[in-house]
Amino acid sequence: MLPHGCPRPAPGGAVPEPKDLRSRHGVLKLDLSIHDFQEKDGSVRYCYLLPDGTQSPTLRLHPGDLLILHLTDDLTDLDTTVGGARAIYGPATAHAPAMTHGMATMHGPAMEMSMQKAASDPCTRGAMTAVSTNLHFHGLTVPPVCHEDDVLKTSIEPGDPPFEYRFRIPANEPPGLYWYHPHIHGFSEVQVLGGASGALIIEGIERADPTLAGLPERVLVIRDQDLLNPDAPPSKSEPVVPKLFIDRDGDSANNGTGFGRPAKDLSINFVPVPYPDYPPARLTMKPRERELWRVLNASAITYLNLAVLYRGAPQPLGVVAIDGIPIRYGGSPAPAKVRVNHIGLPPGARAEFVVEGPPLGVPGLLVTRTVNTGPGGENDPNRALASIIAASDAPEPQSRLPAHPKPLPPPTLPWLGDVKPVRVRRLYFSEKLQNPNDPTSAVAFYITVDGQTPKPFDPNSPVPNIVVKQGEVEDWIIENRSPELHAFHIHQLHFELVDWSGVPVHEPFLRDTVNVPYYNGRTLEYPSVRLRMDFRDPNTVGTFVYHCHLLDHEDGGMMGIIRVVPADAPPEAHNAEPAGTGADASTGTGAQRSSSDHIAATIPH
Ligand SMILES: [Cu+2]
Repeated sequence: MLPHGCPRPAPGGAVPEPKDLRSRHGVLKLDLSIHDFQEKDGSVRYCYLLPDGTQSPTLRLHPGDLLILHLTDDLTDLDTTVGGARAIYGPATAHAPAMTHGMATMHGPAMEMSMQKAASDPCTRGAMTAVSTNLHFHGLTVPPVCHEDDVLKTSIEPGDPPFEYRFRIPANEPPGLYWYHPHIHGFSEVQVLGGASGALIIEGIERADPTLAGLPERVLVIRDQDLLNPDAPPSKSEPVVPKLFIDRDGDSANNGTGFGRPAKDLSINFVPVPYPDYPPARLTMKPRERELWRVLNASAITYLNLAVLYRGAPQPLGVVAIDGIPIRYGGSPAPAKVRVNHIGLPPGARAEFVVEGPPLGVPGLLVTRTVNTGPGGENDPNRALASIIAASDAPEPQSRLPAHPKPLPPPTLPWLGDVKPVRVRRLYFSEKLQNPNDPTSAVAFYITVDGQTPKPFDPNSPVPNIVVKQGEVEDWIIENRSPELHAFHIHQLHFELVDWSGVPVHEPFLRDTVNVPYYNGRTLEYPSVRLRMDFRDPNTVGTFVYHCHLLDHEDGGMMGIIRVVPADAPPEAHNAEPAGTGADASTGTGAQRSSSDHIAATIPH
């Protein structure tokens, strides 16, 4: 029997571990369904359920394993204004989707036929409504095609038969923490904020660092959610902060103090830690026992800056992997472990680190420290997440790393940081008031290739913003021209952060999500990051997206399309949107093609 209403633990409870589903004989097969439920206060919960009612299982696979996941869309239209316009879209109204990909230039019978065909096929439907869903496997280098990791056209609707995701984990997928979540443009924030997310682990991290062998491991998924007590005054133990400012989404704006009402509450493995008193969840460890913590920031819009405090003193965290990849991997000159005493995680990012439990009688606390999101950002104050309690009879975590790891094979390609980029591209984040004369009007969010005209992500555009050749390495300089912090993310691949606002950074490891600092309006140049982008893996061939991982920004248009063409593709395959035209789908190069070519041209390879 499935539970009703996506039940969640009470604040202050023990941190439960998500259920582990492990591949057997090279295959992990599961049935997953997505549900929604509206709270009395109007906020909406979303949950991924196994047939036995378990929520958000951790999927554990080895490189080379086959994943077969049947996803059923059990979403109902809750008719709420939370998260923007929510259109009714069941099978009965399938001929009137709110937004449909790739059809902007078709007319007459061809369009009707295509729409009927598209409406019946989740692979080409492209519909994006409140009850549509799909899956993105964040961080995996799996091809961006239907039934694998396409999010541009794949759209599953209520009433569809279970939709099959079926792909093999690449044999060279680095071991570490990845995750799955819905990626329906316009509705990503509401689904992820409601709790639709789960961890995915590629086994073998101990092979990158033999000192991890035999360690107990713990998966911690930190999510954000609407405030449980939005009207409460801040705790009396906090310094008094300036007046509360509310941004256009109704969230608390950054007040720059590190205190005050947050934009969202946080939860840890679904145990909420609500404002204003942040009663920590409870995590017990054997005294001084070392554990590998695999921490995922599955928040929709909240930045984390994690620290572990014993009697208030920050403890060393031995970081072994970032964003699913061991820091010593692929020929990187990094040590196996880097000791830090705090670690920043933008939404979408992961960190895997070794923590030593507190001695008996010493109180421990996992906290997130404030993140300065800029004058235009949301409030991410200091707050507790979980108390860490040392107990001799503490239960061991449910999973333990293998005791006798076989070393990883040597890298087959040169270390990314040693490869000379074939070209440099510039992109920038920007925001614009819809009505420049009205400061309360909506904000448009853009990520723009320098030289092109800023415009919101257009799922109908047949022309990618960027075309890249597989096998090449490029440097991308990403500026932030807006007064708030953004988090750049790209599907299908990882990159190395090379410099930060023009200053070289020594970070010999890979990421798939990175902060881009906000513009304070005073410096001569915009802040930026320079990223070495790795298009060498043949699995990156296809059409996919890059975007800000603050999902309200992504839903609001801060996303672009990249096409990676095969290394031997003819030159005409290399056409990206030309600079300065701002061409849209009705006037762009796609309009000259026949409608069937047009569709083919917009389906990812
Ligand atoms: Cu953003």
